[in-house]
Amino acid sequence: MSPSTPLSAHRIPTLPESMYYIPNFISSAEESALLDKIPPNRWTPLAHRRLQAHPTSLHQGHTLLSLFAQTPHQAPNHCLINEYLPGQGIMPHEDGPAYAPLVATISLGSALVLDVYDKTEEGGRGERLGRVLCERGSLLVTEGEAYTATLHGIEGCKVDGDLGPGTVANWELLGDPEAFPDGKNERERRVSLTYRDVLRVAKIGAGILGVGRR
Ligand SMILES: O=C(O)CCC(=O)C(=O)O
Repeated sequence: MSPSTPLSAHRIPTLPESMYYIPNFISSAEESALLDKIPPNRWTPLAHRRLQAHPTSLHQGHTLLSLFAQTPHQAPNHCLINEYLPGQGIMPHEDGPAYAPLVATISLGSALVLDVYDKTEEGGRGERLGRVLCERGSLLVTEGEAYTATLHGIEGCKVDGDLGPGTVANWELLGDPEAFPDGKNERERRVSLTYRDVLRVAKIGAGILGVGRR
């Protein structure tokens, strides 16, 4: 996201207000540096992925800070790291009221498809509203109604298929749509960094993942 490009230029058009997709948010050198910084011994294994959580603080002027300008702490204070091997995913869920309704997700290592679902009145999964193809190095921002009124999940498959302008909500926003010949994405190890503003924090530590585009 260059400083001259407004976030609105990155809005995913067919999804509820608002999800924004920014390709090439970080360079491949920054991607490698971030992957190297993740402590190898802090993973919590889950059935279909593993994760670790860190407090985070970003230096003044960091691009991500402007996204959080209206949240209570005016900055993300938490970074959840998820790792997905090919075939792994995450059940449809919402991120809920423990956080300010804004999440910024950086994808590392591999592309994959994130599915966005309507939320039923009971809070369950409704119809699928769209598919978001998250390329490596991209940033996905979810806020507002997209945060409060939808669920998101990742199918546990090894190949994302049927990728194209009619089936991927952010196709026109992709950095390199030609990287998906035959409409397929063979998944590799993907790590996501999700930055959030936790509303009630007991103590905020220094954090390790305050990097990314400045
Ligand atoms: O890995 C992702 O992009 C999604 C992660 C997620 O849904 C979560 O951490 O709640």
